[in-house]
Amino acid sequence: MNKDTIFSAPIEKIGDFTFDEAVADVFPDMIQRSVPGYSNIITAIGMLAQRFVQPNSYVYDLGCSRGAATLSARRNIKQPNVKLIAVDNSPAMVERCQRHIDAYHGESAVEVVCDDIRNIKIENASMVILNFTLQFLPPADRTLLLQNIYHGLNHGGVLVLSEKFRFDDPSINELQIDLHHEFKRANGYSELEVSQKRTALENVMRTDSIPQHTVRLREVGFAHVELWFQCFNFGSMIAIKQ
Ligand code: GEK
Repeated sequence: MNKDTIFSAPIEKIGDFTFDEAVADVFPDMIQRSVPGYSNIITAIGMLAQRFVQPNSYVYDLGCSRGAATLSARRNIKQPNVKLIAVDNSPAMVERCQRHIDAYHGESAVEVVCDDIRNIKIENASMVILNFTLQFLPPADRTLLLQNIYHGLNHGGVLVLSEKFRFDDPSINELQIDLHHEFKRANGYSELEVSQKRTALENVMRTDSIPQHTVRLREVGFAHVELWFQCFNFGSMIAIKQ
């Protein structure tokens, strides 16, 4: 696995973070060392797929990066005639995702699509995965995407929404951010890497609070909404359509 050293040397003018070739190359190492609980969430996506995926339906992985969630879901789907649709708008990610998918055999078909997730029509879905992707959409576009997902889900279908959160209580917010940075330092990132990455993400990732997510998911129609995992300021929610 290629090691993430993107922010290890001092950068004079830090631009906005993008999912380019350099990031796609080191992505598995980057996300594993940066997102607390990432591998647990990937495993749980497989467990949820086993439970929720219906025969003759679609599974969408929106913002699939190199396809870790798609593969975890596919490994655990026991139902016939299921197709997974993995979408990302970074050509560098999509290319690696396709290679990654091709390297494994699986019963269910997978289509890898290079497009903006806002252009994708969701239909006949039994599971939709947004694993750390919604946070990169402009806040004004988030409700519309969730409405499209809700309408495209079948009854009993599930949305898995993993995100980085912010907290309304400033003391808790600071504490969670600090614990996250400590987690990154424990995983070998230097102080410089942590702070340069933080600057690069400032304009790109706008986080919502857990109550904001809950209210919005209920407003778009989800009957059952719950946080099922949290570690510091990262976590994952499920929303089930009645
Ligand atoms: C995983 N889910 O490993 N349309 C399509 N893709 C987008 C858009 C958009 N509008 N905005 C961002 N992306 C993955 C990890 S990473 C999370 C997801 C992270 C894509 C972007 O190109 C990137 O690949 C992904 O969303 C976010 O389970 O890096 O923190």
